[in-house]
Amino acid sequence: MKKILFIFSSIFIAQATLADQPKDWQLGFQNPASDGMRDIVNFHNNLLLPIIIAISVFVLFLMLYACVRFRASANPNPSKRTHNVTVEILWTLIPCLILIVMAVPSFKILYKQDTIPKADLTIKAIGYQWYWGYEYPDENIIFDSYMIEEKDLKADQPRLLAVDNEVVVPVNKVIKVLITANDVLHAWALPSFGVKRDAVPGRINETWFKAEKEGTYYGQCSELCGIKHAFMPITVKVVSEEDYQEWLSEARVKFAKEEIENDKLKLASK
Ligand SMILES: [Cu+2]
Repeated sequence: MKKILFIFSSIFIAQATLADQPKDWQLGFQNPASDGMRDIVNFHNNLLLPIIIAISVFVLFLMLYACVRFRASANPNPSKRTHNVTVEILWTLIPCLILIVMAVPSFKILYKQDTIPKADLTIKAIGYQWYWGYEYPDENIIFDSYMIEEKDLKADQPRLLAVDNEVVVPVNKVIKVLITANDVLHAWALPSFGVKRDAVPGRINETWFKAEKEGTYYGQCSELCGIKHAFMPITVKVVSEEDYQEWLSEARVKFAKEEIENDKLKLASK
């Protein structure tokens, strides 16, 4: 009973309590941390949800009305009518209009997401079975990002979501993400930024986000990619410009691409 109450309360106060990672018994979206995600949440909460609720209530009313009004005892001689032109036109036209009302803002959001503004920083995410690899092509940085096992988790790290090497990006900057995969299909997804793109071997997909507040954001591989699909999370740490520069100077040494790339070249030429 407590759990049911919790679910109901979380529907109504979801907006206020959600953080940037999934919460127990959460039903709504994670808090938006980018313009794109805010559009998606507004579209869902202010247009889709009212339409869905209205349709559900209307259909429920029709069913109850038919059950009561046309039950055998109240309506012993049922009508033999099979066609009604007016009703048929209405129940074709009205759903069409509803779909158009939904489609227009939906396409607007899709096209907005699809147009990548001039990027301040480009990162490349590569899906492997089963972890993510990242590159900062302009900074000569490359590293792998593995999920932290449950027994090694620190107090503030969420289970199945925290990784050893997070992607670090500056706040309020346009981040372009190049997404590909090395073996099978994966998908790079981060709910708070409204970002989800397939990672396809031999192809580079692009997306972008502009994180508006600092913090740690969590996502997961969103394409069924094999036995450990659920264990290749995505963690993005959004930091201030100064902190980013500081991380950058360390990362350039720690994750220098040169050596690793030479190894890869050697492997490739074998
Ligand atoms: Cu995957």
